[in-house]
Amino acid sequence: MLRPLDTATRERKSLTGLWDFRLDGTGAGHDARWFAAPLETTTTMPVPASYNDVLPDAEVRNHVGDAWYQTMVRVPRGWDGQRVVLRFDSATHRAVVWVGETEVVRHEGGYTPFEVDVTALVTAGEEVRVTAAVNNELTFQSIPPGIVKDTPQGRRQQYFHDFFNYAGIHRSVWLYTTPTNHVSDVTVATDVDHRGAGGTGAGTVRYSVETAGDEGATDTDVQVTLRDAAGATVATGAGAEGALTVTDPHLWAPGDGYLYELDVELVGADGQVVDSYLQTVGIRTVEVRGAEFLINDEPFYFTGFGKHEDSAIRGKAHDDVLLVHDFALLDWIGANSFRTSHYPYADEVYDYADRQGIVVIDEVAAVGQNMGVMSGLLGADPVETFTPDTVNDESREVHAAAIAELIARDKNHPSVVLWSIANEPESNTEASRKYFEPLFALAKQLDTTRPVGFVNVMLSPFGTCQLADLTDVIMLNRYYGWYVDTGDLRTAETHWLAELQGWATLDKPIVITEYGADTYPGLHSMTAEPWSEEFQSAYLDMNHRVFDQVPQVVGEQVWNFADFQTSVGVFRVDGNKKGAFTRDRRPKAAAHRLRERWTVIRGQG
Ligand code: BDP
Repeated sequence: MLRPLDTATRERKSLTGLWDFRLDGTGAGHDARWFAAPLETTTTMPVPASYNDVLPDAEVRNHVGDAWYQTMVRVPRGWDGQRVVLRFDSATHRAVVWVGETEVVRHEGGYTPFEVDVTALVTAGEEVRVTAAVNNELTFQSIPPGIVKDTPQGRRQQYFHDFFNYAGIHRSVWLYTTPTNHVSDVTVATDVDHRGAGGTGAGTVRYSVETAGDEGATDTDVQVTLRDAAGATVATGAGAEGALTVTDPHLWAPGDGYLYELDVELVGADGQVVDSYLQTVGIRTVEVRGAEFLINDEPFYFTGFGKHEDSAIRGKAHDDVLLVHDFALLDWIGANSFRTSHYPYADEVYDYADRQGIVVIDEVAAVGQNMGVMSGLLGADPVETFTPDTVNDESREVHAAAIAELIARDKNHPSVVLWSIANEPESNTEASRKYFEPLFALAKQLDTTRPVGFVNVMLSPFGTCQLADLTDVIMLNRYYGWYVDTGDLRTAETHWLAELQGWATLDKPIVITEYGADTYPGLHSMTAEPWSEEFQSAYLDMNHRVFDQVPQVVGEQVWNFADFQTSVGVFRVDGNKKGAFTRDRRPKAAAHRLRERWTVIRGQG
């Protein structure tokens, strides 16, 4: 599925803004056909936004069920004769959409886009009603999982991940056109002959174009033109598939987000351009070789964070202000990468990462498939993770679809160098291996150009993990000195080093994808006690001493970039406080400490 773009043959109209809004905890709106008439409400809701924190109302914040959104949109008069598509960049966690009274699309999964051809339902120049029922209920068959309980006080939702279950329309909504005969997908993959002169020989851009449209429309042809950042043509090709050679390419590299542009044209028999689509291309290679993670044949060391899409009031809404600010902070602190913990982020984030030369570990929304952690930490009822009644075959199908949608959406981003197909699942049992083996195979089959991994939890330490041979990169979340050996950094250091030396024997690259300590900003301590800013810095120093002793460690991503909202709990003070920055992006002392270390690492190149 291609992003909507304005090109010579395509036009888009953003449907962001204020929509009518009504909560529906019982599902009554479907039976009462709320889509068939103006929504009976006086409440408006901004799109994009999580609805939870926009209104000062606990019922809205903790709502369980459907949230109805409705807007009227006028289809531009000039769109007559065009194919018209309605697209949601995301709706969390699932949605049903109507145009007028016709149901047009249903989508499961809160963090990937969906779209539908609505040409037959709209008329150029006229208004049409768009309604979406967005549901936030989690089950063992959703990604991520959760449980809804009916209690005498109402419906309550419990979930197994440590971030607030923000819901709503979090990203842009578009009405856009394509010609009837159109480019429907573009895939690019790049290669570089690293043995060339000066270490960089020719680059290859392999491309494949899918088209769709009128049956029998065979009088069209695909032509592609690759231009450099200055707009000069560097290669051309014809046909739906091919390989373009770029002599002396300017490589995409960490810190150097150099992009080419592939102009994909569908040309009619008369030579007229029928459709035109523009795809950015970063020429680079990614490879795991032994315990090295190579980008452009050079060892890469990840510095940065696990992040969240999270901010006050907006919740998980995409916001360009925050995007640019967060990336500026990454640059300030010397970070070269982040993980999209714990779900696919907005498309704009990857576009910007491509341009900024920031490296991304791209994660699917499979977080919390671990009842061991959950019963311990979050007080969930003890149940087993993988059973016919909990995470089961149906869950795996939903999980597989989520992996497929993620890869389909993000396959062309040079910034994405590694897929993460789960965060901290149970991984020390036979059942977990049975569940995950086909998912690793699927991801590897869908993308043969990038490594695939998952993030290992502390409950599955070295020697017990049943997925270690399936993952291309060992990704570890570890909290020595925080959740274990709390406050005793000397003991923590010994335990951590011992475990890490075990993992190092596997001869695979190791990225520490989480290490962190909750820190209340402004709390100080002469003896560096937990929760103080001094402790957070000392904790990070201890971790870095450990990493620096293990050459197989090829990356460190602190948990978390910024403080973020969670569900309420006795060990959460207005959310998780492990940020290097506060929720409003002010630096804690640790941010300066990280900056000292990471700017040196960046300088070493
Ligand atoms: C890890 C999770 C992350 C949590 C973190 C924590 O991956 O989502 O926020 O622990 O407890 O288990 O801070």
